[in-house]
Amino acid sequence: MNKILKALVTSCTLIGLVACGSGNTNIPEAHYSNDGLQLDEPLTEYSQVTVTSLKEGADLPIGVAVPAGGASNSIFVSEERKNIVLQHFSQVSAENIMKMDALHPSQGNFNFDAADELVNFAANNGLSVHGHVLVWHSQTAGWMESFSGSKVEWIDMMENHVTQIATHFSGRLHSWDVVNEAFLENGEYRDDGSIWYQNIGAEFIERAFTTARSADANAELYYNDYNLSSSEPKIDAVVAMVKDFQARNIPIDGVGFQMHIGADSPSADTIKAHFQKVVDLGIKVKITELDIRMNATNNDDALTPDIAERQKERYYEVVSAYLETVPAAQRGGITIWGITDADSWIINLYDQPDWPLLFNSELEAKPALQGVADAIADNQ
Ligand code: 9MR
Repeated sequence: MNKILKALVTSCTLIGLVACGSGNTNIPEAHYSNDGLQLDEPLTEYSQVTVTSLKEGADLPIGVAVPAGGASNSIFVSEERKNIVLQHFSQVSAENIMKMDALHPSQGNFNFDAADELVNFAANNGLSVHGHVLVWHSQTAGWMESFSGSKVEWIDMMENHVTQIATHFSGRLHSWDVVNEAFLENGEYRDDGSIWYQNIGAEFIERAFTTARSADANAELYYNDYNLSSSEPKIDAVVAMVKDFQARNIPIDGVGFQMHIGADSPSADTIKAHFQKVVDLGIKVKITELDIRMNATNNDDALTPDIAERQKERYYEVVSAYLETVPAAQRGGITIWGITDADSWIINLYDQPDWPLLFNSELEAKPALQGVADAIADNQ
């Protein structure tokens, strides 16, 4: 049985192929808004995981979001996390360190050290990098929030941000999330809370794409959002935007479906139908931030073998839906949003136990990992 423990567990049994460190001193307390650490007991009663490498034999990028920079669970601090990345993934996204506030902390001053460390690590180890993110209403820099100027000055400020950053990484990134989360569930533009929409209007989106392409001719450019696999008005708004871009030669190469989803919803049929809408546009479809919550109702306090099995099936279903619907040439890849359950933003947000990722807090491979690997093997 798994539990919420306040003390660090100091031993673990190995199952799957990932060594688990004794003590797990790298598990970040900061990721828990409750007063304890969620630690899982060894997966001894669970179905076997025989995956040697998720990326092996996959003909599409298999990515993971990684903590880096000053994070206590950074892959540059936690050797175990770094090894998981190297063993199983072919692409990385920075979970936080390439956001606006991190790269551009004060106007005109850029801080590329942490991101360069990650991009160099990726290059040295044969991993590609998906940049996240050039323009978003969240995790903006404080100076941007208090910026005051005319519309023209706002455009200038945003375009300069995009130009500086995309130029700095030009030639080193596979792709960028250029704009993140510009639409609401009802398909309208996000107004409240978006300094970009409020000060520039909807044209901030196309301006960000055009500017990014001028600065980096080769990186694939994505529009990225959540609930695109569940909300019809939202995916339809994105599709309309892409059609409009295509008609006016505004560059866009793909749509990123974040896919922070639950165990039961959306259905595989809905997911496929929504992927298909983007496939029909002739551009790429990327799952950019996949994680699967198993405890939305908070009825469970442990990842039981039964829940782990359901999660394995759900990962299998989602990855299969992607591979069945998106032709090989339009696959931007699949990225898992975090390495271990202990790292997941879900835990912090909901303040209740959950196990959304492919490795548990003991850094053991979960049946979910097998589900992804099986789906790739069966559907590619
Ligand atoms: O996983 C990220 C978490 O560590 C940050 O605290 C959070 C801040 O907004 O952002 C999380 O990542 C988000 C991503 O950048 C955009 N899509 C939603 C992700 C989960 O919130």
